[in-house]
Amino acid sequence: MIRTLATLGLALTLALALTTGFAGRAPAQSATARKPSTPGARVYVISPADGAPVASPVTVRFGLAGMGIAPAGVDRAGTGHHHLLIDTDLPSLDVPLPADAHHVHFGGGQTETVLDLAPGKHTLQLVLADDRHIPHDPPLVSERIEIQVR
Ligand SMILES: [Cu+2]
Repeated sequence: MIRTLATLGLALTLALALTTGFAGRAPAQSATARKPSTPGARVYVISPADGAPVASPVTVRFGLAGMGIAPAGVDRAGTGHHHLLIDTDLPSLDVPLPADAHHVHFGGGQTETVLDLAPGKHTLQLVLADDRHIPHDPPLVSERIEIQVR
């Protein structure tokens, strides 16, 4: 009986090791490999202009040159979708971008949005990322602009 349990335990440990071993190798690596951006491509805020005084709600228009837009989940070379960083620094660019009030995804392929912003200074920055929300390599990141909301 004791020997049977010990054998079972060993088998379970072995099975676990094999499972985690497989999960940690090829699939995980390819799932997080960054996709190439197109040389010369760039992302930029069309409006508002850097330093502009604006009234809330603020319409922000996203510019992209040299690559195309595809919705999140659509794996097509040379494309991505916009992410707007609001009042925050750049996050890690080699993993999926966070999704919260400061990191807004436009997975539908939108190229503009309207923001309700409190009066005062705010920063805006765009990052293009692929179908899995992972920035390209090299990443397409806009200048960070600052606006003054009245
Ligand atoms: Cu995204």
